[in-house]
Formats: sequence, structure tokens, C-alpha cells
Amino acid sequence: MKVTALAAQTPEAVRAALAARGWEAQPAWFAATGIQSLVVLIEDISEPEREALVHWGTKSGADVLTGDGWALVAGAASRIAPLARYDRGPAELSRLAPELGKLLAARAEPPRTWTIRGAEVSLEKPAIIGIVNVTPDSFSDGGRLPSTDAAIAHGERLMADGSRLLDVGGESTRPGAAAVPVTEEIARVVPVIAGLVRRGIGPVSVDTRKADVARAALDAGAAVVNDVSGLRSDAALAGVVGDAQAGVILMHMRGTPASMDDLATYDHVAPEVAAELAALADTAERAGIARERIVVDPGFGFAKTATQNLRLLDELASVVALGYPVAVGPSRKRFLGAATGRPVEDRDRATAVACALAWERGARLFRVHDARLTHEALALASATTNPP
Ligand code: PMM
Repeated sequence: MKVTALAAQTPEAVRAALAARGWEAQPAWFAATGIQSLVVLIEDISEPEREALVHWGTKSGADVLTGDGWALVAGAASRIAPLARYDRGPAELSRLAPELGKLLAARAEPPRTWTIRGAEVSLEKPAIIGIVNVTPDSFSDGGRLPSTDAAIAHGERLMADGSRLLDVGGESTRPGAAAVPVTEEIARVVPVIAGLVRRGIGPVSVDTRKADVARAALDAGAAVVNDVSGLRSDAALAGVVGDAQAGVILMHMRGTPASMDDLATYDHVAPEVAAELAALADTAERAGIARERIVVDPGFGFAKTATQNLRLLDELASVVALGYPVAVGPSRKRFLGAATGRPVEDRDRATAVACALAWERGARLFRVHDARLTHEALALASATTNPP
């Protein structure tokens, strides 16, 4: 007799074991994904729903842990899947079917592309978003023209280093950063965006919370709006994005950059961030932004402590399970310093590793300052998890 442990974090090992024993490709893949284990936390349930879940668990062989108003269900995906079907699950659990169905669908068919203005971004391979900050502490050296040229040259280098999108921002969102008036923010970002677009460097995203800045950036040729407030800051911004048929990145934070540090209170960070992002995406869709144009981002460093950022990175699957493409922006942030002891100017290696870990957990877009190192780390990570 010979006993081998197979890798369980991916269906690949089971698929390969079955294929090596003569199974056809499709049944081998279905069997492999079916026996993958799934753990779902179900909250806000009634007492009859809770009892029905416990009863169903005993019958089906799934593990069910419950308490007041909640249940945690664990087992093979194929065992849990019937709960997502009205005709197969217990009648008392009909409220669960659509929600669980969405989660299972996102797992089975993760988004393969992101639709932005005038283009599609393939997510089969990691997509690096190079950061072009046009704030006084980065490029500006007094005169506007030299800083614009420097920003454009920097964007060109980021693309040469493996970026697939450039994110141009004119307002710092660090805690305590001074607010930038609309006209000043437009004066910073528009010449850079127009210059990049004119030279065919991009596509370009604008990092802003303001509808007027987004409108000017889109007029200058931007294809994406990246809003760290998740469209909460300016009520007019969703309409601007929808009308322009732009892509949008909805980032999670609480409060504003000035107040966010006091709002880093979570009982369990990943499910709470996922739920808050789901609400933001829902609001965006209701405002007329098509689902395939939406990317969500857990907002590393925004209203999160170092420990919470690290937990969130590890438990990114809760955000990925929402079914939207996931972007992450760990680049040079404080939590990387907390883990490595490195100062801000020496965090690009840690950034690259964080991105590789995030890819493995399902993130597909990576907003970074240094594209070269992250590109290399992601080339290896994606070659390992996406065999050719
Ligand atoms: N972080 C910053 C700014 N914009 N946008 C997204 N989508 N995600 C982020 O994590 C994010 C962001 C702050 O970082 P910086 O000041 O170093 O650019």
C-alpha cells in the first residue's frame, strides 16, 4: 500500500491524479472542484433557519457550527451546493439559496476580463497598475511643465517594467494630508493624462474622489476612475463614471483619510470589509455602472491596523468570493514595514511578495510604485498557479 497526501488548496492535484488514471478532462475537473472544501459563514439567520441548517448538516454530512443568529457551514463544495438550489435544499432555507448561489458561481467562474472605457483588460495574467503620483511631495519641483514631463517619463518607465495600466493621482490620501482644491487637482493630473494618452502610453486611470476631476480626466482620455472612497465621497461621481462607460475601482475605507485611523475597529476584518465592499458595488450598479466595469479593492492601510492588514491579506478569499475582480495596493505601506522592519524607501521587495501572496489568494490587479520587482514576483506566482 502507498499513501500520498495531495495538495488541497487547489483542484489541480486531484484533477492530475484522476487524469493520470485515465479520467477524461471534464469529469476529472468537475470531480476535483466538487471535492474542494468550502467554508461559509452565514449571519443574520432566524431560529427556524438555524435549526434547519443543523438538521441539514446532520443528514448531509457537512459540518455546521452555530450560535445565536449565525452558522458556519463547512464541507465539500458538492455537498454544500444543493443548498443553493430551491428545488434541492430544505424549504426553510430558501432565503439562503440566492446568496449562496452567487458565491458558488463566483468560485466556479471567476471574472476573466475587466471592461474599461474603450478596452478590455485580460485577467488571465496578473495586471500591474503603475502609480504616477503628481503630488508636490513626489514630482512637483515648482514649475508645472518639468513635473508633467517627469510624470510622463515615469509612466513610460512603469509600462516598460511590466505595468498594464497607469494610475495618475493628484491628491495624497495619507492621514493628515492637506485637502487639494478641485482646480489644483485638475491642473496636476490633466496635463499628465493628456500627455500619456497622446503618446499612446496607458490605458490611464485617475485616482480621485471628485466628480469634477474625474470628468476632466475622462475628457483628457482616462479609461478608469480609481476612488479610494468607493464612490462615497462625491454623490455625482457614480453618474460621471456610468455616463463615460469607464472602468471603476471601488476601494474600501471607513470615514475619510483624516478620520480613518480611529475607525479601524473590526471583530473579524475580512468578512466585514467584504460586506462593506459588496454594499459599495451594489450602490455603484444601482447608479448605472455595469457589473463588468467594477473592480473592488480591500484598501490596505485605510482604516486598518498593521495586524488587520496582514489578516486581510491572508483572508483575501472573502473579498474574491464577491465575484468582482480584486485589485490590491500594498505598495510600500506601513504594515509591510511592521512585518519586515524596513523603512518606506526599502519596501519594494516586501511589496512584490505581498502581491504574489495576493495573486495566490485570487487578486488579479496590483497597484504598485515599482513595477519591475512586482512583475518578476508575479511572473513566478502566476506560472506556479496557472500552469501553461
Ligand atoms: N492606496 C493609495 C492611493 N490610492 N487606490 C487603490 N485602489 N488602492 C490602494 O491601496 C490605494 C489607492 C495610497 O497609497 P500611495 O499614497 O502610496 O499612492
